Amino acid sequence: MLKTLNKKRASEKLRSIQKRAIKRGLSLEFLRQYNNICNLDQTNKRTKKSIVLAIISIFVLLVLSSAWVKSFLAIRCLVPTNYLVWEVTRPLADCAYCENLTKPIILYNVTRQEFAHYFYSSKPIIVKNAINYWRATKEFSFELFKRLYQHTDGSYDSLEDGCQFLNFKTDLFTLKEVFDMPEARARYEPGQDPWYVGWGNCHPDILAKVRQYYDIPNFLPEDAEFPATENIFFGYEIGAVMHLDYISRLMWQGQVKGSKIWSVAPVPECDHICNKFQFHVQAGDVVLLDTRIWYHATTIPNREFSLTVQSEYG
Ligand SMILES: O=C(O)CCC(=O)C(=O)O
Ligand SMILES: [Fe+2]
Repeated sequence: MLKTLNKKRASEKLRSIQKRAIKRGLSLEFLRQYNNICNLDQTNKRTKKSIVLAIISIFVLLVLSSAWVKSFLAIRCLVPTNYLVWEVTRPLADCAYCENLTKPIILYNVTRQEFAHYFYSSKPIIVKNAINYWRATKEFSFELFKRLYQHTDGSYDSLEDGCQFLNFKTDLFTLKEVFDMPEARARYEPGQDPWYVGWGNCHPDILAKVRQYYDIPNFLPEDAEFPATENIFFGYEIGAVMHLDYISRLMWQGQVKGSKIWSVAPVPECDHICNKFQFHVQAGDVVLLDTRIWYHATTIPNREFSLTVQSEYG
């Protein structure tokens, strides 16, 4: 109480000195400084207020950005603009998965029993000639998917309700645009721009129809978890840019048409004992890759059309 009274008196005294100073014509700059002294207590309060405001703003920003990061990471396949986010949030890898590896493991005609040794392996594996029996290898085409999507009610809605469409570096931004492109471009005739896209095939009627053309590879563990849908990747030349995936399981991909060149690289913490390398997957092969810890990029060689069915297991 006494302290407040003293402060008040001191402040009044200072103000009267200030008034006298104004009458005697002191400079504005000087008066400003003088005024600061009079309002010292208020300035302190203002500083405290700003600090509290700054802390609240930082907290709100952190909450918002963590929600944003989560929604970003929920994306199945990450493109380079957001792999940095994944890169800083993913757990460090045990480099045994890539140590001294310079090529994928290649297996021929494996049964589930023979494949048991590789169940859930994070080493890249190619199973040769594993899907030649799929009807898809003869019948899947751009036109078949175009017909399915153009003649099924609500076919494109599923892509707006969480099933992802990836255009990689292609200037076609929806699956509808892909199926509406001119035929010459769809066939990548000379002089046309290449295109390459992927999407989650989630429409229940379309999914039921396309599943008549393929099965989940029969050598994969019987008790593995599989997602409810598969993804289709098709197109020419471009492929996927180098990225890691934010997914919860291992990836399998059946090369239905054409071939694909995969470039893979270990995560940076394993650079000292692991190598990057490339491999070629041919029509009829299945590639298995832990895309969460192998950076991967793809290209389609020879101006050929590539079509793959891809999903996860784990
Ligand atoms: O098949 C491709 O071109 C890319 C596939 C991919 O990124 C993946 O399977 O995670
Ligand atoms: Fe990927």
